[in-house]
Amino acid sequence: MPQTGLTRFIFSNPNSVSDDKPIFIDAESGNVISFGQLRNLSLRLNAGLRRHGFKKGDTLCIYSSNTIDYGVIVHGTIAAGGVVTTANAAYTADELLFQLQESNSKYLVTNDENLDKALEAATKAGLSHKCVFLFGNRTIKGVRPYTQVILANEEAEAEEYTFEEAKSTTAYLCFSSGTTGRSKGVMSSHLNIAANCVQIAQAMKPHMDYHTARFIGFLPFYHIYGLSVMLHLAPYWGIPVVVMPRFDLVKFCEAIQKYKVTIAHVVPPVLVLLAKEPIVDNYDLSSATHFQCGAAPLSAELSTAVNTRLNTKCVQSYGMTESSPGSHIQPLDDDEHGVIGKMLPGMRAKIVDDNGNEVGLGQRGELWMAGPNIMQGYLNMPEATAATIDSEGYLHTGDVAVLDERGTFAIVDRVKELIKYKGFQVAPAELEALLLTCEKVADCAVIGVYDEQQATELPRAYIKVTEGTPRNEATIKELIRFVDSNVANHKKLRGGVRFLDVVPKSAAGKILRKELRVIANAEAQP
Ligand code: 4UW
Repeated sequence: MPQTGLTRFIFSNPNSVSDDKPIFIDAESGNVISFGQLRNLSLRLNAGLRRHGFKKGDTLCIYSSNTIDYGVIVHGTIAAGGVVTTANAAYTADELLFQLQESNSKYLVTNDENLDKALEAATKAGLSHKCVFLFGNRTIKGVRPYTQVILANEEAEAEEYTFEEAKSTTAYLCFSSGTTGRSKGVMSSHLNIAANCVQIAQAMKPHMDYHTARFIGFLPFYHIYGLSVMLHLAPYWGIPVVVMPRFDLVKFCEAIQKYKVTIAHVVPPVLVLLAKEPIVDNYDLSSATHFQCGAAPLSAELSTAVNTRLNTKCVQSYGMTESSPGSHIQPLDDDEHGVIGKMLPGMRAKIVDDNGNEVGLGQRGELWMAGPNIMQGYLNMPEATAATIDSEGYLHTGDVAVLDERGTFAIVDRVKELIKYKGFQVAPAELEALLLTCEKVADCAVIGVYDEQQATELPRAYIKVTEGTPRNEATIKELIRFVDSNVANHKKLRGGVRFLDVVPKSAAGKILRKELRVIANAEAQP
């Protein structure tokens, strides 16, 4: 019986890169983890974790901004037969607690910056501090660095799986709200992630020189887009990634110039800065032949502006946490704007009307898609899973798409509740639940309003106040302060607060967000 599994796949080295080829390069310090080091450290961490009592099927949570050794934790854990859940580094202690509990994490790895919040959440979750580790080499507040778990020279074999096991064994639990409700643990199997690597490699191969390509990794590794491209595709292909802990325009331009980055994976708000900010002219970005944009809609105007200014080519791709994650990629030589490209090999899709009937070419409808990369389901949520993946295996994306005669798709709208702030997920249900804990709020609904300037949606709350609460500036400020102090940065109510007499709802009590969008649009274009 052939043995497989994600670790074996990632280190299978199809491009025969040498062990000393850098894979992760710290943009600031220039420190490097090479392909050989990544494999060796991962397999040694795997050995150390097992020695520490880590069991097959245990979950380890990573709560940190990007570092060059993030991939060591990821692949070391997967090699040990574990499940990795990645938490947004900007989460509050309570947001982290939610994820630790939902994912039933047994281990937590964090960075210095997040240590206090990590310990607070770990304590509340009942996690022993012996199972909390730090990136780096220092022990702080009794918390040891993960490097102490790595055994001196002892590698252990990565856990092995049959093909069927690889299909049914969860490797990652990234969190996504899907089409409705709160954040849910998305179970991505070993096979889901490996299949997506192969699918993307197939689609990009004709247009990419693996020997000279270089990526820049500022997209957060805890989000499926960064996780997939930087921690899986890059080592699988043997492509170096210049790692940045977070986005900063000047540092981004410096790094592209210094390290001669060839392909930059971005989100639309980054392209706005590249199109508009004068400081960009101070840098030679000519090595970056492509900007690959995803996670939120990109307008033709914006990609054209960037192409013209930087003499480069912006292409789009589309994905979801639930599709592990890529499903559509525009070939690097494609000149069309405002489209997400063709479906990846091995997938099938249809575009359907409200009754689930397929619509014709050029017609709008919800995108449904199926393939080897579609998630196993939501953790412990069979109903939410059944509402998202139908009996024929189609994932209902909640995005409205159009297909043309060339087989190219465009995303033209979103029907699900989800708000995207600069590519990050904001679940309206979560902000609504938080607002309802406030005594001044009788009822509320949160939607995204589009901001052209920043090329992103901003979360806005529509609120019915309790009797006696004034509908004035002071109340607005108080409500915004309340929300903003309880959530991670990307969930802040940047779209403001509006008052309503009554929150529009269906007979079944479902918030009619469409009506709120009409109100928001009328306000934007008086
Ligand atoms: N245009 C319009 C797009 C687009 C888009 C995503 O947070 P999640 O679950 O996941 C992501 C994953 C992004 C991704 C993009 C390209 C890519 O190659 C890759 O992996 C290799 C991953 O963002 O949010 C999913 C939702 O984000 C929106 C859309 O609403 C989708 O359902 N979205 N890409 N190009 N909208």
